[in-house]
Amino acid sequence: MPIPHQEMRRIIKRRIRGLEGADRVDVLRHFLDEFPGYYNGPYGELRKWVLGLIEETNQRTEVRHTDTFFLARQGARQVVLVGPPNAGKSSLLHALTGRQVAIGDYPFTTLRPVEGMVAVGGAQIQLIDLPGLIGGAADGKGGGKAVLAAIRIADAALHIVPLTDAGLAEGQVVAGELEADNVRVRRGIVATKMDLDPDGSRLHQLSELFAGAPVAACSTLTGAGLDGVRSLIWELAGLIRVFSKPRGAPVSSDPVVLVEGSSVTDLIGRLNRAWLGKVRHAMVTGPSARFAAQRVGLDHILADGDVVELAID
Ligand SMILES: Nc1nc2c(ncn2[C@@H]2O[C@H](COP(=O)(O)OP(=O)(O)OP(=O)(O)O)[C@@H](O)[C@H]2O)c(=O)[nH]1
Ligand SMILES: [Mg+2]
Repeated sequence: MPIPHQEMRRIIKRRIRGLEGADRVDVLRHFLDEFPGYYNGPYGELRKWVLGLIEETNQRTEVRHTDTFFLARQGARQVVLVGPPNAGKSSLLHALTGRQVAIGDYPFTTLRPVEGMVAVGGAQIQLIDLPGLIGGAADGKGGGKAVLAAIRIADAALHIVPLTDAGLAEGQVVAGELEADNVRVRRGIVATKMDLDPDGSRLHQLSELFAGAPVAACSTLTGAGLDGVRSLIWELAGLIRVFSKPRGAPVSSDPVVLVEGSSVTDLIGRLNRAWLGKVRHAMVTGPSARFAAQRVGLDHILADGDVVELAID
């Protein structure tokens, strides 16, 4: 009589706890060899389950052995989605960009970065969904090194924390790994699965745990809060919108999107490079000007919402 299949499943789970890579696969293969030769019924199911675990382990190992991901930059800014496994990162990427991605109720559904573009404030921003981060990531666990390297070179990161009890704890683990690896990227928190926190108590807990960080809460299930997430992306992206005004003509309704700290010269470079050297000064109205139509030099630093009239010779 073989061991009842439920009992066998428990034994296997216990034996592979804490094991990864080749060690985990060895143990799983050993069990497969020991199974009675049934291919149907409960033992058939068990066999399929173990084969699935082997496949999953091999995929994770593949991630761990990748040192860096190649992510071609696109758009005005690159913003990464960072968080524990199963946090809802891929669901959010899909909700914001429409990109078709694998979504699953198990950890490590995403093994490679997936990118999508989201339009915010007139700018195209590249969002990158990354594999989940786990405790020990800074020491390379679960492919953590490659993920952390991708975060480091991004312009900003959305730290995804699901509003579940486990999620809040895992969110702190992720924050600890970013700290341990000295990642200094601009960060905001996106609290996901808001539908699982109907009285808002976990959101309240989250804002205390991550005091000082900007927070947006959403649910991709109900669609609530997604506009707030877009605003947070804009805030983190560090971009400004500037409106150019040809002399004697109305203000253009299409803003030019520039990175914070850009000057009049940067604006000219974006509008028409042929004007570089021909523009001597500009008239600025808006937040960066002390008064309307202030005459400024080419090195004047612009601000979000400025209207700029270029004086072309
Ligand atoms: N209730 C609820 N479930 C959600 C929400 N967003 C995602 N989920 C579920 O959470 C699970 C994980 O979602 P994913 O988007 O795959 O999570 P992930 O962070 O990309 O996971 P990994 O790729 O494994 O790191 C899936 O079962 C989703 O259906 C949400 O807003 N509410
Ligand atoms: Mg995913």
